[in-house]
Amino acid sequence: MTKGRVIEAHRTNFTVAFDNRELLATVRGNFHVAKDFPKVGDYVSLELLEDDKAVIEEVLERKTVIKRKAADADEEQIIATNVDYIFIVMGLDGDYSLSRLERYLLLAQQSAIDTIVVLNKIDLANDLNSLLREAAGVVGDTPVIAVSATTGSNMGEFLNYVKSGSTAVLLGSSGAGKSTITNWLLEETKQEVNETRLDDSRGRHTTTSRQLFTLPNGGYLIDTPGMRELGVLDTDAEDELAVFEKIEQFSLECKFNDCDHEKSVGCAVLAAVESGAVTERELANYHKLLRERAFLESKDSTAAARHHNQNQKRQSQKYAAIQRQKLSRGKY
Ligand SMILES: Nc1nc2c(ncn2[C@@H]2O[C@H](COP(=O)(O)OP(=O)(O)O)[C@@H](O)[C@H]2O)c(=O)[nH]1
Ligand SMILES: [Mg+2]
Ligand SMILES: [Zn+2]
Repeated sequence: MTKGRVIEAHRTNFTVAFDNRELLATVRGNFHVAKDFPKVGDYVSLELLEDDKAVIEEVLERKTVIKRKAADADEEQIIATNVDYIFIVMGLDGDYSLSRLERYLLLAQQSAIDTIVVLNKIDLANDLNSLLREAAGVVGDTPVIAVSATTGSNMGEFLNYVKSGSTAVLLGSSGAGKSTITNWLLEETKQEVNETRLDDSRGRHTTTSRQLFTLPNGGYLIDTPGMRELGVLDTDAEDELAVFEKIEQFSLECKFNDCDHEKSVGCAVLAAVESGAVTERELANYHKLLRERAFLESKDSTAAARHHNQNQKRQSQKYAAIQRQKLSRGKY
């Protein structure tokens, strides 16, 4: 079998590493049928074509998968596969946020992959020790390394993890320094770096797609764009969902099936608020979410209706045009 590894994925076009070459690859029809395409990190079987081109026949069994649920649907999005280490990168500048760190840790935990927290830009930190103490409060047993990708300070720590044959991925928001770290590990400037750090976090995002690199020491590294612009880490929705599910769980015990969880007798949700298992705020959020859902659903149906009308209109315009053609032909 000819085995390669997906290093870049763009819808239906892929770059695959094979035999120290990079091949442009498409996929067999069965992928299109299943609407399930290879992901960055996948090992695949290949049919080699001329001119460094190939067709991906099959995705080989994935050792690990990093994924998250899309905010709206039950659809899951795969971030990378066959990863041995997750580095959660956070800059010790405006990027620093313990609650975001917690969310990334949750994502990593769900994938059951060894995780390392990277606090980058120590050259900018005024009081590194207190920042480290704060971080220690949320990371638990997860190792933390504090580095500076631009000065090179402590960067050798990465080499304890990125070894020949192992694959690491850099996660974290845009501007945290992932591409700068990638370049350091590559020992060359392959990834473009944000030159100016804009305060409004809407700065230029130079890394636009996930990409797997082979490091000089034989390890693999996947650089990713910040997840916000990828639309994958809508964590507020995730938090809300957890609360939602918790409350729905209690509601199974309500006396009446159509309980409004507001003032009904025998309401298990209100009892949970009484007992402290659910906070007032969580319940208020839950009601808000329900109202939003109802609103979105009604909007969806008007959008669908509009779409239907437009189709009808287009159909009748087409019909009228055909009629006109027929008429004009009829004249001759
Ligand atoms: N002062 C300082 N700046 C850094 C460090 N690492 C990265 N940067 C800067 O932070 C900005 C964003 O870096 P980049 O690697 O593009 O972040 P990415 O979006 O996570 O890939 C760039 O201007 C980098 O030069 C660091 O350790 N110290
Ligand atoms: Mg980048
Ligand atoms: Zn109830």
